Amino acid sequence: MADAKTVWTRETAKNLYDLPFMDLLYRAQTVHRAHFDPNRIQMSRLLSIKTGGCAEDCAYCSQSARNGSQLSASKLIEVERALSQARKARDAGATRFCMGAAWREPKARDMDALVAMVEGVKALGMETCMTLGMLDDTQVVQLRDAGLDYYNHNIDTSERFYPEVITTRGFADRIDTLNRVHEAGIKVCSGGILGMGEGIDDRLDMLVTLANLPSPPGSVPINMLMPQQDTPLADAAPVDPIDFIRIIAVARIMMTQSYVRLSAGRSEMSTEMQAMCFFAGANSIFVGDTLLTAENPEENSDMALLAKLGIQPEEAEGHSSVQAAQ
Ligand code: SAM
Ligand code: DTB
Ligand code: SF4
Repeated sequence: MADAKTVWTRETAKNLYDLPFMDLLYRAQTVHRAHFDPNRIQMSRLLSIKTGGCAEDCAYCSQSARNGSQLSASKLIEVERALSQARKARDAGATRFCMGAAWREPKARDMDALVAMVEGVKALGMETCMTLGMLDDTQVVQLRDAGLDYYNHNIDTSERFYPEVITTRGFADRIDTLNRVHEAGIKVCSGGILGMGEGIDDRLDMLVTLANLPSPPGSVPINMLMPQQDTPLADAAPVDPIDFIRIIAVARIMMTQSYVRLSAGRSEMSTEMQAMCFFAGANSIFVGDTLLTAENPEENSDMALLAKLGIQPEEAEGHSSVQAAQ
């Protein structure tokens, strides 16, 4: 069984991936039950605090200025606006609030407002997460001291496939920021996207990179590409649902203690597919009818789905203990 010291390789990951589907799901569910309450999932809420006009060229993203995006660039929103959205999210049951900015990296002049947002959201009793692009040493310390719980920075795909998707920064730049965040003592949230034209080996290599980080990320978002108009990936072929579920299961087995988040793309998934993803070990979702700019299932339909499955939202304070599962 995997533990924190396991060093994963493409081969060991592929051995899992190639198991008969029922065996893979059974193993994933067994690992899941050893570490989490199987009938609870974490609900996070996203807010775009700075939208559009981004200098990076990520081929999947509607917010890149290079993608002929329809989105007009906005400035960083007011702190009070972010806090009032956080309050609403908390009152609707979210326990984690994730603020995202369409930046290559934050500027020094933005830091006071970002720090005030983290402090304000924490004061509401929620976990905080930010995703702002690359961070330098000073910025990680400022965010850590403000009490930031998680920093999201996705590696997105394998090192090999990465240059096909993004050319304005390298895979190593992403890893540098992740290491800086980890060393400062902020928990890492890092995952990627399926459906950009990558192969199965790229998906597995992405998981291997994540699982072999000095400490596996506390949360691992797995996004299904939401093709965006006027981006190079607007016409990308959809991901096979069984392949997608297999990746969730492998992620669960490789990163036993991490929250595996079924992230973007749920609005295109059937309820049955989402239920299979939960069985495979996904235990976190974004709630609310918009992600950053793209659509997400309506709150009512999510609540109906969770009720049908007998799944409860996780309480604030994070981790459910194994005891809670028994
Ligand atoms: N600008 C920051 C950055 O890229 O690090 C933060 C925001 S960015 C939108 C966060 C992540 O959302 C990306 O790394 C990518 O994995 C995911 N994402 C963006 N657009 C997506 C899309 N169309 N479909 C699926 N996932 C997407
Ligand atoms: C992540 O992995 N997915 C979220 C969050 N981290 C920031 C973002 C999904 C964005 C989907 C496209 C959009 O809303 O523009
Ligand atoms: Fe910018 Fe982030 Fe979109 Fe890339 S994913 S273009 S960095 S907002």
